[in-house]
This record gives sequence, C-alpha cells and structure tokens, in this order.
Amino acid sequence: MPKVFVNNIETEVPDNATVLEAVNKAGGYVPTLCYMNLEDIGIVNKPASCRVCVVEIEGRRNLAPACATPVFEGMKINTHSRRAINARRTVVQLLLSDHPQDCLKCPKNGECELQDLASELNITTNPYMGKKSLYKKDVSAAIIRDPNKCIMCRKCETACNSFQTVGVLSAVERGFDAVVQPTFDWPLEETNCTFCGQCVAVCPTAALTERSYIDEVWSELDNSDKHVVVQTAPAVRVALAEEFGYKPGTISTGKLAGVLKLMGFDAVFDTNFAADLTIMEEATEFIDRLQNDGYMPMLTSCCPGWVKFLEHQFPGLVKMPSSAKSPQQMFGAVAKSYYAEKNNIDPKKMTVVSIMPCLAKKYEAGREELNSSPEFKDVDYVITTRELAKMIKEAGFNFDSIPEMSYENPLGESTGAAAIFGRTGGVAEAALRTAYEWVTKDTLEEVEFEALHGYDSIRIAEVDIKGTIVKIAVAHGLGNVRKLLEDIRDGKINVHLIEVMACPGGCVGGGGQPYHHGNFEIIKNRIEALNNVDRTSKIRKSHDNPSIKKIYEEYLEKPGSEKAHHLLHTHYLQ
Ligand code: HC1
Ligand code: SF4
Repeated sequence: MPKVFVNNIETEVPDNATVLEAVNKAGGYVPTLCYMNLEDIGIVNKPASCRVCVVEIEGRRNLAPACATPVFEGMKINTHSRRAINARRTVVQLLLSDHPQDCLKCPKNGECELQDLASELNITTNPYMGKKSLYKKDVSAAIIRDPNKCIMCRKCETACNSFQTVGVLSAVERGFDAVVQPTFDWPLEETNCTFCGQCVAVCPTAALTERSYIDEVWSELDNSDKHVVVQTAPAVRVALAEEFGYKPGTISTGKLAGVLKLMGFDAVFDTNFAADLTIMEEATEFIDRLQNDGYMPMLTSCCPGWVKFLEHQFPGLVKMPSSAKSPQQMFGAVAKSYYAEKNNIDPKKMTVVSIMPCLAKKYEAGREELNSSPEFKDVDYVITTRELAKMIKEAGFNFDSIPEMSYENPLGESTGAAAIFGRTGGVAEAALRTAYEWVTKDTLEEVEFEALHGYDSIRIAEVDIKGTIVKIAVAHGLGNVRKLLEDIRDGKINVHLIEVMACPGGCVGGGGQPYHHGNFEIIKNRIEALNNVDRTSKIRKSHDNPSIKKIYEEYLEKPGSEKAHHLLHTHYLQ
C-alpha cells in the first residue's frame, strides 16, 4: 500500500490506485468531466480525454490527468497549483469556444456539468472564440441528439458500447471535426438504438437529452374537450423527490398523486395496477408453457428497450418473450376501453399520459402493434420523472407542501408485487408469487425470493413449486443480457423464466430518472425504497388485488381470454 501526499496530507492507497482516488481518499477535490466510475455495474469511462482533472506532481515536468495516472510510493500531489488551475480553465474555455452558448434556453440549463464547471472555475471571459461546428439535430420519438453540444467525453460511447453492447455511437473524424455519431450519421430511429437512454443518463451536456412532451401535456390539460388521465410507473415514486432536494430513496407516492391532481388531470391512476394485470396474463402464459411443453424459456416483455434489443440482435429468439404487453401499454388499453366504457367517455376524446423513468417508453407508445385500436394510440404522451419535476417547478408548486393523495379507482389499486417491478428481479418475483399459488393451490407465506434480490448483473435461482423445480435467470444491463442469451442459445444454461431489464438496477436506473452522476448508491437506495413499498403493502400478490379481480369479473372474463388477448397481448418483429 503506497503512501502518497495530497497537498501535504499523507494518505495510504491501494497499489493500483489512481491519483484521483488518492485525492478523494485524502478528502481533496479535483473536477472531472469525462471520468465516470460505476464499477459496481461495470460502467467505467476514463479516456483522460478532457484533461480537466490535471494536477501537479512533484518532480514531473508535465501536469498529469488525475483520473488516469497511477500513484507511486512517496508521490507528492498538488491539486491547486496556479498552473493546474489555469490549465483547467483553458480546457473549459476551449470547450466553450465551440459550444452554442445558449445556456438560457438549453434543456440542461442548471443540470449541465460543463456549465457548472465554467461557473466553478470562475470563467467570465473567453479568449479562444473562433470557428464553430454546425451539425444538424437528430430528433426521434425518445431522444434528441445535438452534436453541437458534444464535448467528446465518450461517456455515451461507454454506456452504449461497453455496457449495453448495442454499438450505435462512436467517435468519428479527428481534431476540431471530432464528434460522436451513429454510423453514417444515420438518425437514431434508423439504427439498432434501443432507446434505453443510458447515453442520455451519462451525457454531461445537452448533446443527448430526452425528447420532451411537456408542452403537449400542458396543452392537453388546458383542452376542456379532453378527458386527460395519467399513470405513474413504479420507479417514479422513489426518485421524484430527489429533484426537490430529498434523499435518494425517499418514497413520495402520496405527493406524486397529489401534485398530478393539482396539475389538473381528470383522473390519477397507477401503472402499478397494470403491473398486477401483467402478472395475471404473464403467469397464466408461463404456467401454460410450463405444463404443456410450450416454448421455453419465457422472457419477460415489459422493458421496451430490451424488446427492441432482442428484435435487432437475436431475431431467432423472438418467440421467447411473453406475448403480454408491458404494464404501460396494458394501462392505456384498459383506460381507453374498460374505464372509458364504464364512464361513458369517447376514447377518441381521452388522453392517456404516462410518467415513466424510461425513455424507451416514449418509443414504445408509438409502436403500432401495441395499440388495441387503429383509431387512436393507447398511450398518447410519455414524460419522464425529470420532465414531471420540471412541470412541477414551472407551475410553482412547493413540493414540501403538496398534499398527499391516493390514486383513484378503478385503475389505481395495486399490490407490493407491482411495486417491485421497478427493480431488477422484481417482475420475476411478482410472477412467481402468483404462479406458485396458482400451481400449488397453497398460500405462499414467505413471498420474498431472496435469490432474486440484489444487484449482481446476472442471477440464477431455483424455486421448488411442489416438486417442479423452476429455474429463473435475471439480468440487468443489455450487455449482461447478451451474455445470458448467448449461453441460452448455445445450450450452456437451461432456465424456464428470464427477467430482463435494460437499465442498471432495473427501471429505477432508467434514462429518464434524476441524474445519478455516476453514483450507483443512488440506484441502490431507490431499489431499497421499492422493497419497502412492497413490505409495507397490505396486499403483496397481484392476483389478490381486488380491483384486478373486478376487472376480470366485469370485463376481461379471465386471464388469457379472447378479450384479454385482444387488449393485453402483442407480437414482436423479426
Ligand atoms: Fe418500468 Fe414497467 S417496471 S417497465 O421498469 O413493467 O419504465 O418503473 O413502468 O410498463 O409497471 C419503466 C418502471 C414501468 C411498465 C411497470
Ligand atoms: Fe445506445 Fe441506448 Fe443511447 Fe440508443 S439509447 S444510443 S442504445 S445507449
């Protein structure tokens, strides 16, 4: 363990530590821009390309990038020499010299790491202004790519290529012309992009942002001819409060329902209701496949990023996913049929808005094969947790004093099983709670399947359902999913059920959540919060949800019925 001196403070660090790690251990600080370390889940980006973290090392002629310089015994590091600070200022000024400088109307205003750094380094003038790049924007249903704001940190490439193994983004050209693009600068919609949004989640500027539908949602709320309902995804309730200064993992279900009512939605419903509905359909399909030699393994199908990944990358396996639509789409389908009929509302005059932690949900809502009628979309607009926070701030609501309210019925009641959909392993666990009781006709006393908890990127568990051993695999992050699917395709792993989520930790780590700035602890806290929602729920199994029983009695007949198939099931593209 070498001893080093950070600004004269002696610190012991591991043999392979970097200067940055030593500085952090000693309680010092150097800014970073291209550096990102989510080691827990294997996303590490340290190309040392931005040079913002340069420090002075005694005895060395050149300044050294702290993120990529290994320590040695007796190293003397000075983080704040004038030379180092001036070098950082020059780096940031050069980046700003080829930047649009439209901070006031930028979607990242107030959340941009480059803007923060310019402020931190007290940059008020820029002697390097000159030539500027001019690229066209790429606007898809889910993501806006604005290469004019790319600072070549390469974090998006690491997220897309190393973590997700999708390989859409890469650096092209050299020097001043260097930029990150898809192949041939194709629009994202024409590539294999899954719209997982992990590139957006790590982009320090507004080079990659969500496509916002805030204006469209306000105008629907202002339209008195429209009946506007809203659904909120499981993972939103454990992250929204972060945007208002609360600790990660704060549960704000009541305030979430309360603020949506204040905003003027005609009915505030819960995607969790539809998650319970999904379990009814998915568990029915799973038991049928299991008992009747059906196609195995069955893959969960609620993550649209994952579904698109499968369609592009493993077209031979498209029979594997459950035909059940995602909860978001099931909600839209029953809102514009069951709820509309019950309340005598013309579905064409209804607007369904989703609040999601996910960018791929924006794309999912536009998939034709997920709509149950050719005349209208089941889900009209999808906004993210971050967009909702912006709307709350814009409207001037004080989050601290928003009254706590409950979801309305019939599409607002849900169970603990639905809550855990938002974390890795949760959908499989929820499905098992129901499948176990349906197969054995016994009451499942211990509803938590420990082997499905945790953060390991791939987890395999066995559950004994009265003599039938059911093997389950869980993976989060598309790179891990790729490994798992390759092993399954090559016959190395045999399982019955696979739960896949594209984002780290599941939906809690989605591309539309408050920025985690590379801190996986934030995602862990959200996961634990969802487990707490489950543990404190009165009902913890989807099939015990009284509103779910009612919708089958009144409308859908039984899980897997013809009507359920028409509204709640789909097919995938090869
Ligand atoms: Fe998810 Fe799902 S859990 S996909 O992760 O199945 O986005 O939160 O809403 O649809 O319920 C996301 C979360 C979400 C769906 C559900
Ligand atoms: Fe890659 Fe996902 Fe970004 Fe698409 S959304 S470019 S798949 S990281």
